[in-house]
Amino acid sequence: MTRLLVTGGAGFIGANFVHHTLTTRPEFEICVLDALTYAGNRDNLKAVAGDIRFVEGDICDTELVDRLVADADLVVHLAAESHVDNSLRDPGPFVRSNVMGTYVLLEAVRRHDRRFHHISTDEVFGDLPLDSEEKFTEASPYNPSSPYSATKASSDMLVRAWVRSFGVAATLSNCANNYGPYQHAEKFIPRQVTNVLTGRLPKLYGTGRNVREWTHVEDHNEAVHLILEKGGIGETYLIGSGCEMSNKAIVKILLDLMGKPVDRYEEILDRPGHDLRYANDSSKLRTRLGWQPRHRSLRSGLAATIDWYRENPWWWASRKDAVESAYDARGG
Ligand code: NAD
Ligand code: TDX
Repeated sequence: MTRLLVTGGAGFIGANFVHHTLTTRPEFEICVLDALTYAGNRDNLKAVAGDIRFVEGDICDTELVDRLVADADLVVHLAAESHVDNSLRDPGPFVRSNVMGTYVLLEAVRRHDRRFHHISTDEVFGDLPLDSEEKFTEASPYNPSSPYSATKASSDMLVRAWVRSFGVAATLSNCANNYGPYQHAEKFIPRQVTNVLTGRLPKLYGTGRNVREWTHVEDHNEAVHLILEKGGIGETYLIGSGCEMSNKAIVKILLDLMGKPVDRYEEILDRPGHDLRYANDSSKLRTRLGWQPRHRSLRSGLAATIDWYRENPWWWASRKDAVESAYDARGG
């Protein structure tokens, strides 16, 4: 058995990572460390509660982290404040969890000589022009735009320094937008799906011209396992499906799939500093580690995601009004 500590395992990607690992790699014994912030939810792990150990706690708690890392062979670090709009309202928790939390984990990993994988975002590179074919690569310069991406960039830098200065056995991955089940209704796709399901209009920031690269969370998580199995220590891997689409085009597909007129959406106040386009060149991951996304049609991935939200209102409906009230403060 390999003892695996997953930080942030009650969040969107983390919970899917736990489910995926239990299904595909039964040799792992999993412990989840999660502070259960507004974004963490025990219900995300309800189906596997008997198969894992769950510890409610903070990655900034040095003593707790030290004990849990000592008891693990391997740490996959996902815990973070993850929403750009929240970081524009109040950056403090982002600096604390994303920077300090990663530092606390790295020090524990260094003390106990454990393998570490750091989950990050391509937002650390800033953005790309809308009308170009350019993509981020592992060598792209760091140029974060938001408090969120600045703290993720800082955490990546800490990991790289701990590899070089202290010989910590770490790998890093940077992905753009993930989608799939258990994603918080504050994020773009679940927000629009649950807007339609509750009789609200989908909300596009600005004119919806911004482009994102959408990777299904299962494909993301399989990439993480390949990096754990075959990745080079100190190496960074970009993860990306190649499925790029403008926000407006996504909203139109969602409306169409949900049987609504495709122009039934609202254009609202744009996000300050809004990154234009994300796209990753994932050829290193594909050629060296043999990764291929299984979910290649964004339209069918979106259809399955709509079905999941439609079939699981118990998971999101009681929190939907609070999400929308929080958005009212930014102007929608
Ligand atoms: P999420 O907000 O859904 O989940 C984050 C989890 O971390 C929550 O369960 C929360 O309770 C926990 N957490 C936050 N602060 C903590 C702390 N101080 N101590 C312990 N637990 C804490 O986020 P997500 O979308 O699942 O993202 C997971 C990771 O992947 C993050 O590091 C994020 O930067 C990265 N990432 C996300 C995406 C995406 O599209 N969602 C893309 C690329 C990278
Ligand atoms: O209501 C909305 N309307 C809208 O047009 C919301 C919530 C978002 N948007 C736009 C903003 C972005 O261009 O949709 C796009 C996606 O927005 P988010 O879901 O907030 O994601 P993004 O800001 O792109 O960041 C996401 O991908 C990278 C994750 O939240 C990050 O954690 C990850 O690092």
